[in-house]
Amino acid sequence: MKSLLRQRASVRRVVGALTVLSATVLGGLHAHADSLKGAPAPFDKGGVKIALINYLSEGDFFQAYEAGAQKQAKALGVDLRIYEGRQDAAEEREQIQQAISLGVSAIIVNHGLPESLKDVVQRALDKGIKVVAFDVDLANPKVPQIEQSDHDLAALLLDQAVKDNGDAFSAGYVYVAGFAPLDRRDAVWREFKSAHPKVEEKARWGTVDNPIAQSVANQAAAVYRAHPDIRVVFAPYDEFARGANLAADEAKLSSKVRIYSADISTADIEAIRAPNSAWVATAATNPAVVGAVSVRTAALLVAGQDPGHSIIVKPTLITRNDLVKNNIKTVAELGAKFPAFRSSDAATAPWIPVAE
Ligand code: SR1
Repeated sequence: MKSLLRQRASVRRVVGALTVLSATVLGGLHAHADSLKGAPAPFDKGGVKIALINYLSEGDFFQAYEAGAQKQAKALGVDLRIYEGRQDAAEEREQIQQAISLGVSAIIVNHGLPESLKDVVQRALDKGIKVVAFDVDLANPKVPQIEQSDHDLAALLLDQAVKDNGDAFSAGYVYVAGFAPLDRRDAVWREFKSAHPKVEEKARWGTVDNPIAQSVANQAAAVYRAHPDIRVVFAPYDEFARGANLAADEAKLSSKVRIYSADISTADIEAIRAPNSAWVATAATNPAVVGAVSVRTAALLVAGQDPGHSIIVKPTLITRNDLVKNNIKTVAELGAKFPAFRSSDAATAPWIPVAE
């Protein structure tokens, strides 16, 4: 057992070294550390390095988030070093340590387990490195917290579920504890059930095992067989909803079940618009905009400016009806109907070129 642990530790060290090397090499190849005319120091000189440390990288949300962060970094002349997330708390800690060694000016922590991050984040702060957090509560007054207003997001969905189904129905709930946004959405679900005693949660399931949608679909198939009376599924993460939807489709339940989710991507829009889709609504931000806001927040801190402690990107409710009626097929087309999908005014300053 001990030798297995030693082997794992040395594999981690090698992977760690390779990650620094690849971040350095990639950074070298794609260096965007250009100077920005009229910007405060150090952006006026260029050469600013920021690290984006991801706990999760797979799936549409996180890919679009990363793309938005890259685009904003490029507009700011920032050399953005991205560390891929593998849902591994120990690796995320090591990546933060690597970013500190690399001499970055700021670190963006995207998701993660707070208890395994707090001390290493404090180490970065002690070295004068700025830190911002998206969807992980680091409970540190020096670390601005970015979120999508998960309370509003869940409330928008559950209001819509009552509009569509009344306030007496059997529900299925897809949830995994320990992720800040899911926990915040869960708090709203619990309040909702207390306020609506005729809503009965018949089954709860969920997993973040990759591929998440397929793993959730496998669980959902068993749940639908055991609880044929489920009419509403609250699945507030698009990978969960995609799984719940796949299983409903396979079990030919699409006309009986209605699924309410969070997040949106072009692939999600296609699934929601499909004829007789059970997936009827989602509450979402544009993840690329959230990625851009994360980079701007870090940039403000590096420039010695105050982005505030709590940075919120507000979600919008999107129903199947909205998509079909307006012939919306992509996230880009969504921006024409809902301006919040085009951009956010969070964490802006006159010297920051907004790129979303
Ligand atoms: C496992 S946590 C998944 C959520 O993180 C982001 O906040 C997205 O909205 C997604 O729903």
